[in-house]
Amino acid sequence: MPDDLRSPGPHPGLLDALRQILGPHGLLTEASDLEPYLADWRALYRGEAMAVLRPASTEEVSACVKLCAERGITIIPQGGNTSMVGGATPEAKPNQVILSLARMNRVLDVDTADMTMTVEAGLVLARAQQVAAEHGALFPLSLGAEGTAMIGGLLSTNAGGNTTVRYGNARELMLGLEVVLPDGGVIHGLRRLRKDNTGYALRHLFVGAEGTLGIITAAVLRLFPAAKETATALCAVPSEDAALALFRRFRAADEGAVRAFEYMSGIGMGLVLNHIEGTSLPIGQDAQHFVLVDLSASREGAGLRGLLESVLEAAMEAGEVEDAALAESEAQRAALWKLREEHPEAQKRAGASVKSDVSVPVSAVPEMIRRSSAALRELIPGSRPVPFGHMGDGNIHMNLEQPEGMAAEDFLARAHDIMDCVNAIVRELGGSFSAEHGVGRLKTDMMEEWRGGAELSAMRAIKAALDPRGIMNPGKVLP
Ligand code: FAD
Ligand code: 2HG
Ligand code: ZN
Repeated sequence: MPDDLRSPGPHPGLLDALRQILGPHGLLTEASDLEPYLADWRALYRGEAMAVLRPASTEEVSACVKLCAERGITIIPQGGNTSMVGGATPEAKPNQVILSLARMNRVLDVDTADMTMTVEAGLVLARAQQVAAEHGALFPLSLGAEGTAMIGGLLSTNAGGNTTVRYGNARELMLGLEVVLPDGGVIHGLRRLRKDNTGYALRHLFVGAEGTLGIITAAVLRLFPAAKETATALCAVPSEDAALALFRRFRAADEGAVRAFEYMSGIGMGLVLNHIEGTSLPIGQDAQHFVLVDLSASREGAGLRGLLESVLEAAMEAGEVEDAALAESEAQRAALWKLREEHPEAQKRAGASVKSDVSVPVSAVPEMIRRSSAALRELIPGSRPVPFGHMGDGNIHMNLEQPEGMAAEDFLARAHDIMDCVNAIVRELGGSFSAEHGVGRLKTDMMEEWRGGAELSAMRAIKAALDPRGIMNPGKVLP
């Protein structure tokens, strides 16, 4: 830690004052302690910070923010640091601190009459799911990073994941929020109301704001009845169109039963099988397209297995499904999910890749995948398109793996060409360049083109009103 931050210099006594607020365990200043907070999961960005603040209460967050605001110190809120868009990584600039919510991880209340759970922002998602299950209920948000991502980060990105098709994004799972504003003021909004039309719905401003408007310190989450029955199948399908047709069949048969409907390509599946230990493919060794369909019901005897079999049978007769493996146990179900969930890790291990987290109307998914794959192959000969993701939401990760033998730096130097190539097609199809991961740092330069004019002006006005000094997560979201 530079001495000028302790005594005479631009911020005399700042660290001492922060230590007074946070106590000895609440402030990290040693370079080795700071290291894990300074880079993102994809290793795209690395920044600097004079300290990591680890408050244990909302009062401590508020006092720290007030102090930083007075001194013009910028604050980067951080949860599990699993952002795919560099949202929680500081810039390479002085006068910044990271504020980690990791110590604020308590469950404050579980109410199975109201079907709500009130938690601090640093609670890890997997723990939230576990606590809900211990109370005989379900917190349905589910994604590959659930062992690390925290409720505050998930709400701040309005995370989607595998169950959006049934339960909605993180926003739909939130009833109330507690937020520390950029001047240190606190919005005490931990209300567990299903209806609350009292002026502007401020709580929704902070969901998806990616830490640019304030710090979420706690939330009231919605609970649902626990699943009593599930039925899961991995299907090899002949085309993207067949995958969509299968989704429509399940939706028509029983829309409420579809918990997840995920698409994967043969190339992506190959990467998982090659790079992730303990994976094997039960069907479709040569298939180019796969679908994972997961059904669930909150009552026993719902007949999901019969539903799954009858829909697949009809789809096979119609030539929409080539082969299917049905999970016969929880272990088999987990093994099928592993083939899907390990796609990000497999891509990471396989070499350099560029991600395009895009959405289009569900009906346009096959065309988007087909056209993007062809355009990407033409743009970078030898590159391998790896589309996968949440087909039932129209949200596909239209990722591209580097050509074998190409230098990673050369491939990554084309990242913006690659994203532009996909985005041009997505735009024509009426989609979005940022479906569920957020804008973060990676996509700020796309905001002007996609959300320019009145929309961006309104966003800037909100930012200026709440954070006039611009201390909250600068360089993210807004160009
Ligand atoms: P961080 O990465 O720490 O932060 C994310 C953003 O929120 C940053 O801008 C940060 O400043 C801000 N922030 C964090 N905490 C707070 C707070 N308390 N108050 C205000 N701002 C805050 N995302 C999906 O949507 N769907 C998926 O299926 C999915 N799968 C993933 C799989 C893997 C393997 C990985 C690595 C990531 C995946 N993600 C997915 C992306 C990521 O997990 C989500 O964006 C998640 O919501 C981030 O949570 P976090 O706690 O790690 O937040
Ligand atoms: C997923 O759906 C995540 O697995 C990560 O959103 C997507 O790695 C990606 O591009
Ligand atoms: Zn995803």
